[in-house]
Amino acid sequence: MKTASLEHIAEDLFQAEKNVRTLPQFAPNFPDFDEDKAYDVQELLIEKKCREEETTVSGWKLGLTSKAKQQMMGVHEPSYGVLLKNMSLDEGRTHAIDGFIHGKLEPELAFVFKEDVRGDYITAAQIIKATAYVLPAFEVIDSRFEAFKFTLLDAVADNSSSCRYILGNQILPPEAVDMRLTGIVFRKNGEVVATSTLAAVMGNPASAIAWMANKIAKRGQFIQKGQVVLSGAITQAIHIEPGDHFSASFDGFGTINASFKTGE
Ligand code: OOG
Ligand code: MG
Repeated sequence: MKTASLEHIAEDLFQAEKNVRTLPQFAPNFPDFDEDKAYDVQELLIEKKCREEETTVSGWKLGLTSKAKQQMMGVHEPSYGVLLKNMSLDEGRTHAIDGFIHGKLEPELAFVFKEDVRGDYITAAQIIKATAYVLPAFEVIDSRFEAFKFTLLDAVADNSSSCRYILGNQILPPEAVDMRLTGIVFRKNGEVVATSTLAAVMGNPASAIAWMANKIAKRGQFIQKGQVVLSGAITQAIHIEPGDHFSASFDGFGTINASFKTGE
């Protein structure tokens, strides 16, 4: 597959997001498309977004870290994507959904790093040691593919369905948090829509981040001091409609809130 077609795919994904419209899946039409090429497209897309949107990288996100989501997709590995500064929204505010194609919201535990994490044999303990603090977060995911349907390779190229992220403000040192048993209650308009614990994320969200650190090392990349990493959805993602209010209570931390509306 030629570099030109990888650039073409990145351009189509960029335009789809910009114009709030969907694309058909492309991976099934390229028999030699593989994981490396999918991450190549992701990299081209991120370079393009940084250039055209005048933004910079703020961190990373994991996708498909829960068994339920992996089984849904028929895969045994998570995926990752890149977070940009202009994807960040303020906590507790009401946000316009007009830029989303079919956005969904999911609660996640975010890690903020106080040291670089470099290497290809990183453990969950090293992730915890390099973390300044952890905090509740929401991720808005959105897919540039029709009906939110895609193969793993399509989704990787599409920056693992990233769209926006919202960091809470209740921070804790990672050693103070039970990375498996911390309970989460996710509510939409006051109704409980899902409950879970952090163990839903590969047994322990720090393990999910260790997996990513080792994976990005293969492409010469590493987690940098100051970066934020979203460790993956703790519950199912819920479709966002205008007028919706969401909250997620994290045991020991507090509650994170977000509301959505149509634009002015
Ligand atoms: C959607 C992104 C998944 C998560 O936290 O699981 C994700 C997908 O690629 O299926 O952000
Ligand atoms: Mg997510």
